[in-house]
Amino acid sequence: MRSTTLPYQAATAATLALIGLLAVGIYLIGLAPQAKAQSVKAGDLMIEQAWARATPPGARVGGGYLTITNHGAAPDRLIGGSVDFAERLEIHEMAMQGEVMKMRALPDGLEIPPGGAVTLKPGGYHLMFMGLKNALEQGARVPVTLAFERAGRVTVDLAVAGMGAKSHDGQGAHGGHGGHGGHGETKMQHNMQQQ
Ligand SMILES: [Cu+2]
Repeated sequence: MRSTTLPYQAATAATLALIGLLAVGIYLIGLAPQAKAQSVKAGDLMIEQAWARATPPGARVGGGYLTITNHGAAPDRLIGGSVDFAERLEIHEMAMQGEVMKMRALPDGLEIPPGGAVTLKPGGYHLMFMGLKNALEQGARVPVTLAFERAGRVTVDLAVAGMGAKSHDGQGAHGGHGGHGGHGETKMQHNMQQQ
């Protein structure tokens, strides 16, 4: 009899819909920011612990960090790369010049010796994103394409850690309390209305 089966079918449909919603909910929770570092292989190179620091709104530059290991027999060289969230990517070095910590671009890139590893980290070598188009938000993953002389181009996701983070797992000397605030780059930005 149809009249008795219909309510049953309706209830079943409702249950299935509810299960579907729950499944989507659980899936979305699974997608919540985990900022887990990824390992990527490119030829003889292994790129690990790739991360970036979150940037305050209006910041013009951001920094990226990672470890590159060369398992091959020949030296390779990180010569550049690109990102879609900034005008350009540069390879920088932080070093003491006398009493002053200075940052400079490395126009010839960075050699990765055979059997060796180079770590880009705060206070040392780093990727610098010049002309940020949008802020890097903690918990996000942002793709960066790196260019190597031998291994070619490879894309790796950077896990965005807090502004004061000193490493990919977000541990900072100041407990992640905003670090040094992006070198005073924070500015009010006027929303450009349609003209
Ligand atoms: Cu720099």
